[in-house]
Amino acid sequence: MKSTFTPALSRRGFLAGSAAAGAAFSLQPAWADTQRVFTLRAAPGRARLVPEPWGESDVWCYGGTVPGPEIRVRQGDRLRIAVENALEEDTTVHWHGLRVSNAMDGVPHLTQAPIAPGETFTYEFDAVDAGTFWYHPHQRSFEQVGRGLYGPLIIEEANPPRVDRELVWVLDDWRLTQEAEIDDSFGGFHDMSHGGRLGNTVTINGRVPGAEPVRAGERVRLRLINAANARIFALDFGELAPQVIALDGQPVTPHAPQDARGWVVIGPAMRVDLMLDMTGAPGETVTVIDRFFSDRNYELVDLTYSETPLRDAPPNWEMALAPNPLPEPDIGQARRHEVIFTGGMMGGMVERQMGLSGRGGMMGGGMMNRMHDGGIWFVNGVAAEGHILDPMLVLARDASHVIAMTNATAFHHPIHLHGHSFRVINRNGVPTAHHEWQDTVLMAPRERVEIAFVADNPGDWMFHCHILEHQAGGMMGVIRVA
Ligand SMILES: [Cu+2]
Repeated sequence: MKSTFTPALSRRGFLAGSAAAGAAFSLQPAWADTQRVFTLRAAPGRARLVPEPWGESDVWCYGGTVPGPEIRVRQGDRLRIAVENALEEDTTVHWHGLRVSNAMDGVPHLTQAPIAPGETFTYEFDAVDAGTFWYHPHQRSFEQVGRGLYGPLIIEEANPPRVDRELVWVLDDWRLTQEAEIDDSFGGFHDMSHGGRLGNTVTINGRVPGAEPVRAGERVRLRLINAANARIFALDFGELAPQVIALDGQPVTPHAPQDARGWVVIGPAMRVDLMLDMTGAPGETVTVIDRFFSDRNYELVDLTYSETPLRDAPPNWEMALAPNPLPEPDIGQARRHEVIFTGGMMGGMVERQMGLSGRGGMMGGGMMNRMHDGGIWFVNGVAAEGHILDPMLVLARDASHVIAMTNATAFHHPIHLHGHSFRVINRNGVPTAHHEWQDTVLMAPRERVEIAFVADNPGDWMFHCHILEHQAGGMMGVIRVA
């Protein structure tokens, strides 16, 4: 089966992409002012994650499917989504990446009472930004998301770029038993203190993928969503030359993937929109390979060209997306804040190497951490327990802020801020090429990343690692905008 890890394939040369990048082309979107009503029922179910001869698997899911139903609206629509809880435990839904009001953010106890079994809670918010988003619980997410509770939420631009076809790939990584049931080892100490719950079976849209049919000359917009608890993907599209047009739903100047090897790196909870021109020949196959873990490369999916080309050469249509209405931070005037992440296996060693241990105070990760028994991961020396937390930072509303983050641990962390998108302005002191807007930024071990944004959305917002076992192990805080 496809999920079995296989040796890396050889590469067949590299064809240059044809796409010409251009400037954004549109003024403000036409606001549709339409109300869209949805119901999501969270319940146990059965899903076919792996092909025959394996059976179906017990899952928890929305609307009876994994992923849950795609919610697709136009920018400017108003959404009303009734969430019915048919699970045997409390739940909530968080609209990941959407800039909603605090009361609609879906964080149990912090922004709302959890939705008890048998109860319904109706969320209502505007689709302010166009882009690729997703929804998932924020209650015991390491297990609820891990059992299949998540779905795509697509907000279409008023004037989307021309493509032949659009694909949404929701990626997940499951730890299955030999009987194709979900292994119940959720929240184990080893997963929590290392890289999180890595699985053994990767799915696209809830199925181990077979082949994806494509046509020579075709242009596909591919919306990637990483719904895995912990797995980071580094997708190698072989001879294809994908262009990144949006990150975490937010438009970016179209560019080749920034990874030096051309791989599309996507941490948990992150989204990447790609333009993919099918530059191969009729009858060919291109295999997409995940190479993030160098000793565990595997073939994710085959793109198989039909015998009939769509056109002789890729189209030269404009790729750039119009920007979303995000307030621009004034980096020169911004107030600066320091955040340091510590803990985890081998964390003490990294802190010593970075010269951080033994100083005491906020920077003394090792010293502070020992004051909080039970936590595994620490944000400014504090390991969170539950969602009700004293704010670790209070940001003046409508002012610009820079948060300088240091990852003083031996692991990668995708760091997510609720309620805002932020510009990633530099990494290890080097300015980023595109100052990309993100809501989840992947930090490498020992990396220092600065983000900037206008704190224009009042309330108490979660700020946490999206490796869900790290979050459960304390890697979470609250940032108050007041
Ligand atoms: Cu983490």
